Amino acid sequence: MTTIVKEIRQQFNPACPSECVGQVELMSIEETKAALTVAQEAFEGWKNTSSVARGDILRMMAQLLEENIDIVAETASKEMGKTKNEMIGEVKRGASILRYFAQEGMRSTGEVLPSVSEAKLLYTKRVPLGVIVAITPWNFPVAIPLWKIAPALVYGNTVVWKPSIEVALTGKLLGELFEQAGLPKHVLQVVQGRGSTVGQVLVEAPEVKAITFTGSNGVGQNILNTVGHTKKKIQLELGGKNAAIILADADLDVAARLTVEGAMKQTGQRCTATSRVYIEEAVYEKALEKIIAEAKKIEVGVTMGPVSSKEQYTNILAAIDKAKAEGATLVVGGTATKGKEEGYFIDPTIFTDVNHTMSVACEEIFGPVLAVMKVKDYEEAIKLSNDTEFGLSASIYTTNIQKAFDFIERSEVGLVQVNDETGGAEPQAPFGGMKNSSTGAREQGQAAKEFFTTIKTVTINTR
Ligand code: UN1
Repeated sequence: MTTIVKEIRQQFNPACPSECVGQVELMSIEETKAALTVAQEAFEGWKNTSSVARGDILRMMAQLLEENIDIVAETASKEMGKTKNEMIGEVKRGASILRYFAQEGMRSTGEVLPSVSEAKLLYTKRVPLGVIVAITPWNFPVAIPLWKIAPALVYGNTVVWKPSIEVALTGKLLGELFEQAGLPKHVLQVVQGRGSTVGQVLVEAPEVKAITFTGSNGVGQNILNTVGHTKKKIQLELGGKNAAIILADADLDVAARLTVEGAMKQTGQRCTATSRVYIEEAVYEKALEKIIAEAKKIEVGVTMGPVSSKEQYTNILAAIDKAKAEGATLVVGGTATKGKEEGYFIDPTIFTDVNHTMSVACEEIFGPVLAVMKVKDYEEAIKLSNDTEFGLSASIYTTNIQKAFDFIERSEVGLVQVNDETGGAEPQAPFGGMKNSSTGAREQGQAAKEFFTTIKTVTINTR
């Protein structure tokens, strides 16, 4: 008799790493392959379930999520460090994503087209793809999985979902709630494991028709290298180095508040975070002073959580040290939070005298770090803000309508913000970036249909 030794992973609280939050069993390669097989088998039945009924299950899931908001928010907050308040906001967002896609079950899935022959009925019909693999990050442990899983399911696909191992307990919880919501067996399966083992098997599996991934550029590139040559659909949401521009005519209170919110919300661990700000020289000192004042209002451990893990902690502190070594001037923070060394807490950090070629101006840090740069005018700001490999989001703060519209036209990003922070997403609006930030169809809104379905064009000769 062979004994299978399971790998057990314990989760620790980044606010207090000696606190074990729970444990989860990781899946073996064989179990992962078996999950793919049963997902394939479940496809036929799910595809033939009416889309209205599929939507009803998503609506039930929204309700269950709200009923369990406290436990879900608490679990995720303890696993990855986001404050409980931030997590509650995210769970509510998750419910709203589910409700938006539940309604998709009642919306049109095709169109009737004119034909050259008046005897022909010509129409299109959106159909599901089959088994979808969703690989999701730790930074939005509820919203990102749901904005992939909900459209995949409502359009009739089955899903094998690998949450980041860092938020495995939250993943498990969501899987259980979907089951309670009445999702038939094997239509959604949560596979727990590492990207290098379980993730690799999922990406390579022949039964998988599409892969949707949010995470780092490195892993995204690896997925492309592995399956880019196949016929699998690939959707990658990767990094950002999002800029904000503050013009001399802006409401500086609003600009400073939203720039700091953009940079520090969720401890800067959002691909949409503001990480560079260009301020027009005429208001530079004034705007900087307000930005510093806003950053100082943040209470680490109360309004801002720790970073998610030891690895994040080490990497972010190293990026801060690099910025110092490269000659940027530290004006706020710049170290681990004094008196809170038991957890992975880092002070909100702001650098000035940043040169466009410094690492703090071009590399994604994914932490509470903001680089401030002085520019001569709007022209210089737009040029520098576009001069990056990334293209996710960008903000402009101005009261000048021509400049706002010019920015909308010339900013090389997928998400353009005027007098608003760089982050944020609503389920009815497409989400995604340009350049190295994204590949494949946009997420959410009607754009999600593009990725999670394919089209049948039907011709009926009626005579
Ligand atoms: C947001 O800004 O609220 O991983 C959403 C990320 C993005 C989602 C950002 N894919 O940070």
